[in-house]
Amino acid sequence: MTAADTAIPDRLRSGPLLIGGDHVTDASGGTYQHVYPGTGQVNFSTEIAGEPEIELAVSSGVEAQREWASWTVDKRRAILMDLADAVGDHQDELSLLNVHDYGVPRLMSANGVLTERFLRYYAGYIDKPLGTTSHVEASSALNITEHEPFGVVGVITPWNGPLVVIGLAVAPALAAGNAVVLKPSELAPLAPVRFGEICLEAGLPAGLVNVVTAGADGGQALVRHPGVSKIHFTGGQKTARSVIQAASQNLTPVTAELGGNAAMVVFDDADIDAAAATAAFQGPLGQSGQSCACASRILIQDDVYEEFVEKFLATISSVTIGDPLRPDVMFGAVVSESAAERIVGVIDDAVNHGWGKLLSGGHRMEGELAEGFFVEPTVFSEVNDRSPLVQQETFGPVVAVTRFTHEAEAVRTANDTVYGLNAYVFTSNLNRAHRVARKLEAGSVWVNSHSDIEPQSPYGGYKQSGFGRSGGLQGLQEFLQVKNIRIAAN
Ligand code: TXE
Repeated sequence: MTAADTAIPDRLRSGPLLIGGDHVTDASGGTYQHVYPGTGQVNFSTEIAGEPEIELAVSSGVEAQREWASWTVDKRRAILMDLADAVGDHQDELSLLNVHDYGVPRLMSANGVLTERFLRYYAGYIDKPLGTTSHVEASSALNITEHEPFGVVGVITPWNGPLVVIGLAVAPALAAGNAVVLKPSELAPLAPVRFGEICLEAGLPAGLVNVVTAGADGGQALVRHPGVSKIHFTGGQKTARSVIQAASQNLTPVTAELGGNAAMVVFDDADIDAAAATAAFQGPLGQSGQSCACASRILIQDDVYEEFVEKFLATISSVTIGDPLRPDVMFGAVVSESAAERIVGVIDDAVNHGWGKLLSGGHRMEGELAEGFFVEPTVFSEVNDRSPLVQQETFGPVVAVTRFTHEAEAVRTANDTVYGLNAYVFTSNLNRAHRVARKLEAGSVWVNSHSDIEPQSPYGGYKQSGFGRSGGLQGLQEFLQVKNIRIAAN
């Protein structure tokens, strides 16, 4: 692997915004010096959008949406299928940009495959019947339920896996007939900007997908803009409150995909090898635990506790740790210095307050990895279920293992947080799988499986993990308004 194989294309090194089909530089928000998590060194700078660029992006979207809505359904479906093909053709490039953006190991960086699948799935919806007719009191009237696009929608993506959220939100928004102003995090703009370019290359009207990299200020400007008729937000709870407050200014509807802090319940009749391996990669190893689907609370039934923990720790210690650009690395860095400090702070608090017993990890990595943002995969046992270690989403490679005796106790513990995005169950008993899955307060429950976001399946949170759904028909309806038309026939 040569340096050229892993280079950021010069065109993207300045990380420009993409508005109305043009790369915009000299943005009013200045520039942001992006740091590569693997080395702690600046690897590119990106423009930061301010209010003027948000205004330009929204007005450009209004024009493009009018054109998009005038195209025939066959043409719109064909173009979205072409976009899916184009994303598929650029998977390697998009994956590499993910690594540069947020330090995900190259082996785990191909989440653009989901973008392609969601585009293909929602392109197929464009000409499918959604409306209905119903008889009304005046029996001669024609009573129709119609679905119409919002116009311009704002999509705000997190830094961890923006291409996944582009699939979850941008694909249905376009299929529903909207224009999209996409605001990626300044911590992960490369793949989203490149996606915006690929939209133009695939033939979408200029301005239909505008990419305005920014932080909180740009995000607020987008949410508050009166020309934005719907917001799809993916991120943390704290930010969601700020987004919803800003959206209330114009009563703009919001779909919120928030944090997870998932529980995994492993029963004594489970396949322990499969459960331990899944827990390792769905827990501290996958994206260094920086995933909304991270299984951060693992509950193991008494009789298999020792066996599970032994296999779980063995899997964690078996993977290669290092520079995420290396093709053999399975565990990389966390996204930033501040994230690494926050995560180590959570660990130190847990140790100092006795919230759990440290089984493995617990420190920043030294030696050749000291310059990057590397935190050891960390496992606590004998945890205090009411402590911040368990109750809050650490969003890092830190998990808690806890033993339980009875099913009811496991369900109660699993449900005992404000989160409810997803949960995992390992058992070979079909009745128990049904029973427990129905009792877990989560939008997605995976039984004997890792997390698996599919275009066909609705994904979203219970409780404080958000509202609204991405995926499936519900995911399309998030971007449609419903109108009733009644035509009297006198
Ligand atoms: O979130 P942040 P991050 C969650 C994950 C974790 C969080 C991590 O569980 O909680 O996302 O991502 C912009 N007004 N999910 O750190 O800080 C910011 O620039 C408007 C769940 O990125 O909340 C970024 O673009 N915008 C998810 C975006 O909001 C603001 C899967 C998110 O930032 C803003 C992935 C403001 N005041 C991660 N402040 C799922 N449920 O599917 C920041 N932003």
